Amino acid sequence: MNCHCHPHGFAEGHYVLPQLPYEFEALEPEIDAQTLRIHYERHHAAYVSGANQAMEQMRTMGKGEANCAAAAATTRDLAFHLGGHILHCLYWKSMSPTPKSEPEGALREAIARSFGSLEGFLKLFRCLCLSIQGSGWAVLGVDALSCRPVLAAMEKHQDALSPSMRPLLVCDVWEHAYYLQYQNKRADYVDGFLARLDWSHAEKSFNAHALPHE
Ligand code: MN3
Repeated sequence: MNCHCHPHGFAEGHYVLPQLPYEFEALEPEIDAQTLRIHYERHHAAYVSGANQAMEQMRTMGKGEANCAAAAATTRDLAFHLGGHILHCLYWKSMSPTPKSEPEGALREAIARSFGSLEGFLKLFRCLCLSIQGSGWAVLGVDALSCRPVLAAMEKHQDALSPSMRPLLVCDVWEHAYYLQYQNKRADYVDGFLARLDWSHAEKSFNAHALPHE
């Protein structure tokens, strides 16, 4: 299966840290360079190596004696780290120094059908960002069954996610995404994120995956 969504997050049989689409300071003042650098070089990188490790463990376990508890733990590790890797790949693409601040065409129309209007979507998305308890993500995705845009408040990197959902656009509300710069003021960070919100990738991904079924 081709993975169109994250072409730079996988190479030569391993998950890899994708190239950031901009410089560390490019999203200032909304996201400062230090926060972005640590988030990318340490947090995202740790999910990449965790996902590779879990895959490696799975292969090793497949060759040995069955150990159900270890297998279950490894699948949980994989879901957590691979979820983290995929979501961070998308997070970097959900922001831009020169954002396309509104979607056009098919995605815009589909968002209006799902949420009433673009403004309705943004209101709900912001609410999700603020209401997630602890660590998680607000996600705009496409339900593969209906090809409709749907919203999810994901806990950690993998919980509360519909199996049919392909994420299009995400906001990371783990404290590591904002605490250095905004401390406990998550709403200020979310407003900064929304000021940098870029629809280009979400639009491309929606057009590539949802349109043929419309
Ligand atoms: Mn993060």
